[in-house]
Amino acid sequence: MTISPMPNPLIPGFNPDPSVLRVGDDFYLATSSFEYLPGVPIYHSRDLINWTLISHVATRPGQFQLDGVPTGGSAWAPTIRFHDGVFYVAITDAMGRGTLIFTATDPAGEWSDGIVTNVDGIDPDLVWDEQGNCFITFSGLIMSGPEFGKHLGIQQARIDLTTGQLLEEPRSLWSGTGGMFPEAPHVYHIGDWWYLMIAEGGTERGHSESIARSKSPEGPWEGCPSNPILTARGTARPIQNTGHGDLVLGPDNQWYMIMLGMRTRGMTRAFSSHGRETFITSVDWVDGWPVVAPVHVDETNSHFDFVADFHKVKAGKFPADFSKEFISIRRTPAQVLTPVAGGVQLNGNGLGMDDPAPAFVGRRQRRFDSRVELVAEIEGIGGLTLRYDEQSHYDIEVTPYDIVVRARLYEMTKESRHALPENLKSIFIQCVDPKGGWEAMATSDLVQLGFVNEIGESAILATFDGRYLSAEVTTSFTGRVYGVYCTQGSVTIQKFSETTSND
Ligand code: 6LW
Repeated sequence: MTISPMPNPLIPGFNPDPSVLRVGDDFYLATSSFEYLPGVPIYHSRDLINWTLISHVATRPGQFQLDGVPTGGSAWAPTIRFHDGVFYVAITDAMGRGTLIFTATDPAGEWSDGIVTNVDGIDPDLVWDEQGNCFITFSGLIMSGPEFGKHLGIQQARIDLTTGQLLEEPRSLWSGTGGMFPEAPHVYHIGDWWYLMIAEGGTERGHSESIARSKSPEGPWEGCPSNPILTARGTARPIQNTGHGDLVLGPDNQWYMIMLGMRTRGMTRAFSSHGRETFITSVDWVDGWPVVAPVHVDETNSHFDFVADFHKVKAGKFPADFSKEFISIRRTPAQVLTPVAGGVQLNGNGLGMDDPAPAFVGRRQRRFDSRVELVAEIEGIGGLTLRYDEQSHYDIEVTPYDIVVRARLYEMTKESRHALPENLKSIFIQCVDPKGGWEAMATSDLVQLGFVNEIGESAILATFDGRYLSAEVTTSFTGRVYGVYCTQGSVTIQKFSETTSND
């Protein structure tokens, strides 16, 4: 008996590298957040289906380095575990502080400042043996010094969790079936066996999950004869790139794998507009090996409307229901926003969306039929953006003189200026399915940017091809994030929503 239906994506919007933990009847799930803050969302569930965002590991400056760290670096691949009354998140601050271990007694926070380990690698996992020894298992991708980028396969060593220091030289473990980038290891003690599960093949279309077992957490390891136990490579499965999984025993006594995958779009399924999201599937055990069911798509969780109405905000006081889902770039929303009478205000720092640290607040895009709308008092220069990174974004911007629509795609920028309507009510960015014909089938979606006037008439000022804001084009580890930015002066957000673009 498996939980039915299983919504997939389970956690929509960019939420890659999921790690899942069961403590009693409670389930916790952590994902990567890269340059965004608050960082490393912690979701909670009691049924594995309905997940609530309860906290973030990184809520304070300094927990991740961020300053000077390239976009796409920083918070990579958490593992969430529990031992002796303490919750642990082991994670890499890629190109920043290095491999870190955060702790909390309550996963709803606060989390610690994080201790720096002397692991040179990524994707750390923690597991304890019966004697209480803690093993850190990681992907030996060297992230510093002259050997940056060299891969030593899966590595493991005992670690002292109070100091973050390894207690022995790391040893090489079983590293899969020969696929590139053996990574995301997780070690489990299930029944009589220790299991070492890893991802291999790279996080793109070749991605997969393989497993080995042993009588000891240190090996020797015996690979599963039917590896990879999960992959969508070369198949017509709706969810591609599946891998980087973690195993959990569900409330129904059925095992599940939670992993990253991509909802690929276009006729040849070439473009993933939303990046890597979190998915779930069931796992059965046959002869001591996991047999993983293909990942189904069921977009129930992607279709919620989101409306943040700040009209009643009082000066100096963030609303009690201020969404935990808001994220900013390299700073927290609380650092960039000021509550004022009737709204929350972003103040321009002279930097636009081409900069790695703009004044910005937004959310992960979750639905394909997304319409993002902003009602705001703009005194200066600012607007709405759909962002992958500072080199890939579409903006609609209000200035004192005109409205600008802009597509920034690496070294190319396309921009047009339009007369400012006197009766501007809102600006919007909406994603729609391309309709009809061969060319339309080739892409992911179309992105329309426009405004609504006081009597509710809409004008679309530009339509850009959505494929350029996809994981395959940007080579980003994240996904689309939409939000409000301010370059100069102030933008006072009164209402900000994501609803459906299907009228
Ligand atoms: C993650 C690693 C990966 O640490 O991407 O390509 C990194 N593979 O497993 C960031 O998500």
